[in-house]
Amino acid sequence: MTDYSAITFDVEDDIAILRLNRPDKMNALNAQMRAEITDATIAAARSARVLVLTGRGRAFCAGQDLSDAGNVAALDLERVLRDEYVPMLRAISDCPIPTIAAVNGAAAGAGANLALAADVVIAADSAYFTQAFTRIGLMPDAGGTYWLPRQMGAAKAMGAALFGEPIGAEDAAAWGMIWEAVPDTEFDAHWRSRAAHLASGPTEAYRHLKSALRATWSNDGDTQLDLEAKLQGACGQTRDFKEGVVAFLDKRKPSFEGR
Ligand code: T3D
Repeated sequence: MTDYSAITFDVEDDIAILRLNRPDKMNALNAQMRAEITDATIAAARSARVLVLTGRGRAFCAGQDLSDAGNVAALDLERVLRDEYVPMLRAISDCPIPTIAAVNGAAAGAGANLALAADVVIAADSAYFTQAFTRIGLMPDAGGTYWLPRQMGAAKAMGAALFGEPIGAEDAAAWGMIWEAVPDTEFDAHWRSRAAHLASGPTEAYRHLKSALRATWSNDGDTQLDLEAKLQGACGQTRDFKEGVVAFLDKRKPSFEGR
């Protein structure tokens, strides 16, 4: 699938930019957008060294498309989550290259949790996150009950889920929910610069550190030490490690090829 309409997808200088593209609906997620995000995320892993997810217009993503009340009420939510949301979220969290959610505006419901599936969340100061689910009689899904307590602790996660109040970018950063909040005027240049940094970094080391940091949630200490040894062994076999050491000794910036 390359003929996207609910998103745009471009790759330049090893940076893949996936932009949610339903601005009149605050980039709300419908079946087509979910399928396109899944497809493009898998494509990005083959064609780029970093993936950025962002939104067109004034929102990042308003969660599930609620515009057709009759259809939404008739949805088999369990099926939609299992067949459409889970593959999309797995594609992002299993993506071997670093992923950045550049949150340009409102991130509501599954839209907030789509952002949290990325490795790094960078939000504009005016952006906010809301677990809007309870306002329409639902509970958080799309990975919210997994990521929220891990990122900001049980107390804040429970409050965020129960009240569904907007959490501003600065609070989100202070609470550990996201990596950083950035002034609106600097936002675009800033996430592009972060993406460029990762796109020129040691891609294999990023891949291995991502899998180690994900695995830590279910491993005990001994298992994690064993995993680190194995994955560091693999990093040690890369050209980028050799280049990193030589560059250090030469007192110059390393030129990583990503292998
Ligand atoms: O299995 C399943 O399918 C279940 C999965 C559920 C996952 C979920 O995500 S449930 C949660 C769904 N999302 C929400 O409940 C959020 C709904 N939206 C809002 O609360 C607000 O729109 C925002 C907080 C995101 C932004 O507020 P504001 O005041 O800046 O904008 P607005 O005026 O409310 O919205 C602007 C337009 O976007 C408006 O359309 P109009 O009147 O200009 O034609 C609004 O209807 C539309 N819009 C916003 N969110 C959605 C949406 N249209 C469809 N679906 C939306 N989710």
